[in-house]
Amino acid sequence: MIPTTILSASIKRFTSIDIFITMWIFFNIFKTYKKRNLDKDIRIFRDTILNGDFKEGRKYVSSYLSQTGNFIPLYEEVFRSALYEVGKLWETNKITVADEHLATATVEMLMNEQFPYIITDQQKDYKAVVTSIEGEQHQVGSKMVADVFESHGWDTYFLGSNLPTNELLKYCRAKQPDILALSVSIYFNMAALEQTLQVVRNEFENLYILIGGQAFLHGGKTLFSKYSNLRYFSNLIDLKEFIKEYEK
Ligand code: B12
Repeated sequence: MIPTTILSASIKRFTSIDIFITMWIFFNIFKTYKKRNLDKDIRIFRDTILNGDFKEGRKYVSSYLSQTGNFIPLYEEVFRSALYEVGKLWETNKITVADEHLATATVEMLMNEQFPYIITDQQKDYKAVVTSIEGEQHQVGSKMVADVFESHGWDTYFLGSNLPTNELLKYCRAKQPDILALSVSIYFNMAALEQTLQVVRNEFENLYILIGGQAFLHGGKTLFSKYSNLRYFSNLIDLKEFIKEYEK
């Protein structure tokens, strides 16, 4: 047994710095543990979609949602992370193009299954047109963006990928949206984005335009200050914050 006088003397010797360092170490151990688990989970989900195992994917989604109850972390921390992992495997020739297509299709099916829970009855008097620009075949990111608008009760028109610019103009004329959201994943489509922005701006002087997508990881940021009423967002949480501000 340690005599209480010795014990209390040694406790007193702990300074607040010691306590801070100990807490910091524990916090980091906890963070690493959580990240390892998340990485492991993402790998499991990645393999599930690579196998096109919709039923297993659905189980994963429902268990994830029972913990978080929110579709945005599901979209970004699970679907987006797993698809980025699929991209790495494809880039390094570890999987085939067919595997990658199946994985994407499985995610799209799982997303569509969430749609009835995302839409709300509280309709607002705002309209958003969301699409991936001409030449751009990636559409999962823009569908996620569309779903965030839907969850806010906006009339949302998701026009998929590779939409010819003249068709986009026609559609905007017909719908007169409050916001046009454009997605670009491939860096070599940046010039096409700029062209799209120019023609849209010529006709719709004040239309609010949102841009986003992985292409901006490689550059293109000079565009952000070039046009008025244009905002870039890299993720759905920032987009959601923007929508809330816009609605005020
Ligand atoms: C699936 C896939 C495809 C599918 C797409 C099918 C579909 N239904 O969408 C197909 C087979 C068509 C395809 C084709 C190609 N692909 Co591909 N593809 C992918 C893959 C594996 C997943 C894409 C995805 O869905 N990601 C998940 C989504 C959710 O992420 P995200 O788009 O970044 O979106 C998030 C944010 O960026 C943001 N966001 C996105 N858009 C917007 C818009 C707004 C307004 C806002 C606010 C936010 C926002 O919100 C989302 C949620 O956080 C990626 C790997 C990767 N790293 O993503 C490669 C990838 C994107 N492809 C790549 C390439 C090179 C190609 C091809 C050129 C291959 C080829 N040689 O043919 C072609 C190009 C075709 C074309 N012209 O577009 C590269 C792109 C490199 C680059 N940035 O330039 C990647 C990164 C793979 C790699 N590691 O090299 N691909």
